Amino acid sequence: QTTKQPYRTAYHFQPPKNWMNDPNGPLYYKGVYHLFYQYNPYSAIWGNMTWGHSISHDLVNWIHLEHALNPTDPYELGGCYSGSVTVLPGGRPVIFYTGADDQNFQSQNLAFPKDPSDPYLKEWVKSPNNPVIAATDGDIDPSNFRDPTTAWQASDGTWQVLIGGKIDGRGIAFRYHSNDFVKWTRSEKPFHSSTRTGMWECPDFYPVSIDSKDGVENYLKKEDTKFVLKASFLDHDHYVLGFYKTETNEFEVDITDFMEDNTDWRYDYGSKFYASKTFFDGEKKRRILWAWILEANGRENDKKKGWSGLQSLPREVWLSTSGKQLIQWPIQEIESLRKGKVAIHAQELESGSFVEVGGITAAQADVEVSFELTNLEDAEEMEPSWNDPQLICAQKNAAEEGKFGPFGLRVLASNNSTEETVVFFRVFKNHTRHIVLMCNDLSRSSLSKVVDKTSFGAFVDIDPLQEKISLRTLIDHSIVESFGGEGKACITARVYPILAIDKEAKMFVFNKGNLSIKMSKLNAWSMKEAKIVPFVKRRKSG
Ligand code: DQQ
Repeated sequence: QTTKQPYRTAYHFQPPKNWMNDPNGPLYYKGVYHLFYQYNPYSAIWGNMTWGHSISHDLVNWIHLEHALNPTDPYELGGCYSGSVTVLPGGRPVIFYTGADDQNFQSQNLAFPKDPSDPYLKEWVKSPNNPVIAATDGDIDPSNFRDPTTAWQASDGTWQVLIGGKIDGRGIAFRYHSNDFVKWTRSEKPFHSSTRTGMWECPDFYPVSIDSKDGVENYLKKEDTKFVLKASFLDHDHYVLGFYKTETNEFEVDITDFMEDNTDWRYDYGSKFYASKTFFDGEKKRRILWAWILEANGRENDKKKGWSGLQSLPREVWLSTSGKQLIQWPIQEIESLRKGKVAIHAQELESGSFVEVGGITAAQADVEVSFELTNLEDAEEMEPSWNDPQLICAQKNAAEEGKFGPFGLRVLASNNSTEETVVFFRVFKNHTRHIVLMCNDLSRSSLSKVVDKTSFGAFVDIDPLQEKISLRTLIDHSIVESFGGEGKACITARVYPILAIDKEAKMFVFNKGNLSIKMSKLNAWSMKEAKIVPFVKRRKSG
């Protein structure tokens, strides 16, 4: 493993080398977590898609296995694209994936474990019935027809699956149904679609409980569940909440649809956090989200360093008590990597003050901080036209003094802060309430000229009169994952500092607003390296 490189991560999932993109078919099976992923075995750029396969007992430490799927058959010579795993009654898992042929015509295919009693599910066998869904249905565009979801059973026992697509510029989740998982029929109406989005990749559809953080596996529970429909388009993962009518297999959006009325619910408002996929963890009764995090340092640099792409930290996901949005939080197991806690006592942060968070490996760290604001009537007025958080963050960057804010964390900061990545808040008010804005300013994150340094922003749905403003940020060399308001707004950034690497990196808590604020708590930890065991091909004896 190339650990010496400054941008390799220590506790994010990544293969030893080459290109990785979408997480595929995550699963908990017979005591083992499985992660499959789109992988190019030959280079650090996209191509030759296979399903890489790694296993874990804790979702933190991993063992890489041999690829689960390689393109071997005519219907997939262009690559084994994304898909999902469904566990059939009786417990047998099946992979449902897209094959692209040499013309990039896409079809849906099945693969089964050779030995379902093997908890590692090392070998997979493709179904002789493949392709089980070909793109031959009248109006389907054969090169925009892919990424089957996990299938579920409707109240009459029939299997249901969604497939992403596009017809005349309209993004679509097609619904197919089957009695035997082999012969599939397209439903008359698409499950859902939108004219505002373009092609939908990697749809995901799952129930969430309205009154508990616990994950839900059963699609037929009605009273206390809502449903999440996620689609990947325009470089981001967007979701809507709604209801699933089990009698008709229809989905009805609750409140606002994709990209409607200035609302845009995204899992993450930062760098490209894309093609995500959830699974139900039967062991701990929770729903876990994985996503592909792209590089932002140019193809040439990817080739030079010999790898491209990370997976996000696995996040637990559940519905907020308001019922309006999802909450995400890094799975608890990540905390097993924490060591050497540093606590900074509560204190007033006057205008212009900053405090170094020393005594930790600041390039490989986890930090939790919270702030309390008084005299909130003094907050700046919010202009009605300021409805795009990313734009406000770009215009009012970390250098721009306001009244309340910017305050937050400066991470991956070089000695004299020539380089730094700043995660911060601003608080505004309008005639009815206060508005909390969370920003990630990357404009000074690297001296490099080729790095994408776009800044990010999101509104955090909290009331600072009632609640503290909290931030948790996990830093891992070239990735900074931030969770505002206990997981109400997430911003992930890829950063490539030249000076602020390894031991040279520093971290500060700061307030650059005109008004003083109280930092009520700060705990920070160095993070240990996760153990990742590379795949070693064993010679067959005899
Ligand atoms: N990546 C896969 C496709 C999917 C896309 C190909 C999303 O199946 O639509 O590598 O990143």
